[in-house]
Amino acid sequence: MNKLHLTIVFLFFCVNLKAQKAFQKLEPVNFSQVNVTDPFWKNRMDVVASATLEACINYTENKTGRIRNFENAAHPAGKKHEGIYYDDSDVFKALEAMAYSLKNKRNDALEKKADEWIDKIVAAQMPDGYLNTYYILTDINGRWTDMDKHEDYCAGHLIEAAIAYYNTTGKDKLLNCAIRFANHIDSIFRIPNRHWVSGHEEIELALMSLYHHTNNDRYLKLAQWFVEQRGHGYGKGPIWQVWNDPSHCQDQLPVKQQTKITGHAVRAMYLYTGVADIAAVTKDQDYIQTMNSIWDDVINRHLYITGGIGAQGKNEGFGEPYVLPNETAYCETCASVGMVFWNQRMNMLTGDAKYIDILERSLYNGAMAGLSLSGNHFFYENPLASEGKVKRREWFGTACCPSNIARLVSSLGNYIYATSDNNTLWVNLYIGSNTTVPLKRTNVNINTVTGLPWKGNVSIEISPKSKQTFDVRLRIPGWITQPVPGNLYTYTTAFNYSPLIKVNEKEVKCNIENGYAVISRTWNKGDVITIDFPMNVREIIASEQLKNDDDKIAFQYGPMVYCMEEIDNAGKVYNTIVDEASRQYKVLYEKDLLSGVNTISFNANTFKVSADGRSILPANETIKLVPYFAWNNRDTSMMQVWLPTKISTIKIE
Ligand code: FUB
Ligand code: ZN
Repeated sequence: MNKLHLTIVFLFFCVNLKAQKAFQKLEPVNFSQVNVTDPFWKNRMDVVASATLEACINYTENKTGRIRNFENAAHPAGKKHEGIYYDDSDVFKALEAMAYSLKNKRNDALEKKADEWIDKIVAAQMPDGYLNTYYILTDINGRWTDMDKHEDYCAGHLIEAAIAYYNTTGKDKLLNCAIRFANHIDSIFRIPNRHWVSGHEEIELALMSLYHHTNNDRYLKLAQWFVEQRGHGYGKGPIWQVWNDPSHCQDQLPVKQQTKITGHAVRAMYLYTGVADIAAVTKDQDYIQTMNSIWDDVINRHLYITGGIGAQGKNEGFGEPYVLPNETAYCETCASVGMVFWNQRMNMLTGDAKYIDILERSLYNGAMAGLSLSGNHFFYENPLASEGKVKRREWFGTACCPSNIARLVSSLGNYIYATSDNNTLWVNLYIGSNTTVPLKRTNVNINTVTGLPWKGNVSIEISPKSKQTFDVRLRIPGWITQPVPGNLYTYTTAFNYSPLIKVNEKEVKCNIENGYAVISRTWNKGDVITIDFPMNVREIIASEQLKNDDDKIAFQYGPMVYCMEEIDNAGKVYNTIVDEASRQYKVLYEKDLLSGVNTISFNANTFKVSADGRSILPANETIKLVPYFAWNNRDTSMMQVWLPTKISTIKIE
C-alpha cells in the first residue's frame, strides 16, 4: 500500500469513527475537565473523598475479606472464598471511585492503596484472562455455568474501574487485565448455540465504555450480543427459578419488544443505560422506541417524588403500577444512581431536558439520601416515611450502595455541561464550577456561580479565547413549573414561567426548545449570562391513582424535596395536619443545621391524645421541614415526606 492509499484508509477510518457516535446528539463534558467549586457539592465531594472512601477501603480490606479473596485467588490451593459471590464488584467500584477522586485531587496515599489493590487483583487473574475470586476459590469448573452468579457483572465493574484508573493515572496494569478478561468473555460467548442471559446487567454498559476507549468493535458486538440474548427463554439459574418470572431480570421479552419496566430496579437501570449506549452508536430506532416507552412507564407509574424507584423489597424492584408505599419504599440507593446514568444517556441521545429533570430529582433526593452528611453511614433503602426505627448503617452484607454513591459523587462533574456539533454548549445542572470546552475554533472558559440549591441566582461567564459565534442552551429546570414530566405528581398551584435571561445585564430573547433556553450570539471574552430562577415553596399532590398519598401533600423548594422530622418538631410527625388555611411558609437558610440547608416553617394543626387517654387535644403549632436528603443525620426519629391534609389520614399518638 502506498502513502496515498494509507492516507485514504486512515481518513476513511476517522470518518467512520466519527460516524459511530453520530446519533448521540450531546457529548457530556467529562468530570475530569470540570472543577466543582459549588459549596453544597464541594462539601459532598470532599466528604466522599475522605470519609466515604475511607469507609469503603476499611470495609473492603480490613473488616471483610474482599481483598483477601484476591490475595487467596492468586494461590488458591486450600483457600476459601469469603463473603458473597458478587463481592469482587465492591472492590472494583471502590477503585473506580478512588480513580475519580484522584482525578479531582491528588492523593499519593490513596493512589498507593489503589496500586496495591491492583497488584493483588492482577495476580489473581488466570492465564486465560478469567478473573472472579468466587469461582477461583470454590470450583473453577463451575465457572460460566450459572447465569446469576454475577461473573459478567463483576467483569463489568472491573472494566469501568480499569478505564477510570487509566484515565486518571495513565497506568494500564488494570486496564490490560480488564481487556484480557473482556477478550476471554468474548472468546467463550458470541459463538453458535452458546447462550447467556446475564443475571445482573452491567457488562453491557461497561463493554460500551471499553469499545469507546479502545475503538475495537468486538466490544460493541459483544455488548449487543448480551442485550440480544434476552427474551428468548435462554435465561437459567436460581434467580429465574425463585422468581418463576424472567421479568425479574428483564428477560421476559426481547429488549426491542419490551414496553414496561419490570423486575429488579438496579438491573433494569444498568440494562437500559447499556442499551442507550449501544443505540447512540448503532442508531437502532427499535432500542430508542423501547426506552421511550419504558421511560414513560417509569415516570408515569413507578416514580417516587424523591426520584427513587423500585418500591418493593421482596424483588428489590418494581411492583404493580401506582403502588408506591412510603414506609416500606425500597428505593435502593443504587437504583437512584442508575436513574442518573440512564437519564443522562437519554438526554445525550435526544437533547431533551426532561431527562435532566428526572436525573436532578434522583440525584439530589433519592441518591443523596443514601449518604450521611458525615460520609461514612449509608442507606441501602430510602423510605419516604419512618416511624423512627430506620437508621443509616456503616456497611451492609450486600454492600453495593456505598461505593456506588462514592463513584457517582466523585464524578459529579459529568452531569453539568455538554457540547454538541462543535457549536453548542449545553448547561444541564446549575452547579458552581468552571471548565474549558473547545467550540468552533476556540477554547471557551466557563465559570458558573450560583446559590442553588438554596437560592435561584445563577451567573455563567462565557469567555471564548477569541470572539466566536455559538449557541448556549440553558436548561430551564422543570421543577419551576411542574414536579415531574407526566401526571403522577402536580403542584397545587399552576405556575407559568418565562425566563428572564440577561447577557451582560441586558435582557436577551430566547427560544425555548425541549426545555432549554437557546442563546445564539457572538460571544466575547468575559460575557456573563445571568438568570434568577424563581424559588418558592411548592406544594405537591399525587395523582389519585397513588393511594398511598391520598389526602397528603409534599413540599419542594428548588430541586429539593422536603420532609418533616420528629427531631425538629417535638415528637410531632404523624399527628400533624397541614390544612390550607395555615400555609404561610417561611424559608430560612440555616448555616449551622445539617451542614447548611434551607428549612421551611409554617403553622399546622396537631393532635395529641390527652394524658388520661380520653380526649384528643388539638393545637396549632409551627412545624419545620428539612431537605429529605439530609434526614436521619442527627438522631433516629420519625419522618414523613407526605404530610396529611385531612384528619382521616393521620395517626394520633
Ligand atoms: O446483585 C448485586 C447488587 O446487590 C444489586 O445491584 C443490588 O440490588 C443488590 O442486590
Ligand atoms: Zn445498592
